[in-house]
Amino acid sequence: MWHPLRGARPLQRYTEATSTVLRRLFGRDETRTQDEVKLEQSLEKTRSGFFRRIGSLFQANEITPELWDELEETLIRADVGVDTALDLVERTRNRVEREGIKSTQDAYLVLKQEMVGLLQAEEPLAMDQPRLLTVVLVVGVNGSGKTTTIGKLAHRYRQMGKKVVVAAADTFRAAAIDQLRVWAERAGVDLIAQAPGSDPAAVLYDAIRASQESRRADLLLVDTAGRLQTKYNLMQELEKMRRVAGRLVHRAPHEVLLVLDASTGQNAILQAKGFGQAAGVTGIVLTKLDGTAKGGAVLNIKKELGVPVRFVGTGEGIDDLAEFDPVAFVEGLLGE
Ligand SMILES: Nc1nc2c(ncn2[C@@H]2O[C@H](COP(=O)(O)OP(=O)(O)OP(=O)(O)O)[C@@H](O)[C@H]2O)c(=O)[nH]1
Ligand SMILES: [Mg+2]
Repeated sequence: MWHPLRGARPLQRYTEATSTVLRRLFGRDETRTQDEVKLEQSLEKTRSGFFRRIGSLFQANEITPELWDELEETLIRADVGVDTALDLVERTRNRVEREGIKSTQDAYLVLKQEMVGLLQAEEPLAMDQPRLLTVVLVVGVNGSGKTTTIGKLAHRYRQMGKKVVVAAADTFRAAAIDQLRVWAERAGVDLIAQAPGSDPAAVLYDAIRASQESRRADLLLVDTAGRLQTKYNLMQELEKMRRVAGRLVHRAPHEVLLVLDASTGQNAILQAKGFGQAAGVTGIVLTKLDGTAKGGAVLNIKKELGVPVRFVGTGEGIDDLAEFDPVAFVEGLLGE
């Protein structure tokens, strides 16, 4: 259905009021997907922080220079990141002036559209494209939520009718393999593992072979270590795994998902930069959004890391994962 934050229609064609009317007419609340609802709910803490103030700024009667200053300050305090905050305000202000927008309500809508623009992915998720076997590496520092996310993804894709296999390539900690086994059982998917301490690339090799042959899987999700003796080792290991995957499966890994803990705000972005090119990250999974008021940092991710957010962790349960939707995110952040 048409929505004012989806697609680039000229602003003159609608106002927020018409959007609300349309939502009522079409009963949008009932048509909202479960993912949209989960995403919006997980933003409750963030929304009740500085983002609430943004809504009140735009309740003023007219657009003044002070409005833009206050917006900038509020965005920075909301953990959006200084560069992104300045950029966002400048783009919004430019458009408002260029399009001769006079009402604060319409200006607010422009801000929301610019936010959506910051978050939109250029490419569809490679995981969802049809191919014989899709290989997804899940990477990230220890404790970020990799293993939990794999459990959730396995469940999700299995429910979509895919044959899923998970690989325990975090062989650094013995407990990691058991933890993944528990998630595999919960999700009802096969696990490929070797003894603790074995070569992760060898585990991956086995897992790909098994997925291609005996298990006939559509999707292989690979858990990796968050920490080794040194960071250099970790990058070497990820690089080796990528080579092994690429040798056995055309264009694999098809997706390298970097798991970031949202509760660390801007630090998550610094951490992500540490993973850099070696890991070949293609997308972000943002976990623990439910427990933090620092969700504003999400607005900074694509600009800083050059890759989009793909999924969001909204709790500790197997169903607590939402596909990231920029419009639902912006509405969850600011309210409607
Ligand atoms: N509230 C909440 N908790 C989460 C979410 N995702 C993960 N967690 C919790 O975060 C903790 C760490 O999760 P793991 O999946 O073990 O993290 P990991 O990256 O595999 O950690 P290592 O294997 O030690 O590198 C667990 O207690 C999870 O329940 C989320 O989206 N929301
Ligand atoms: Mg783990």
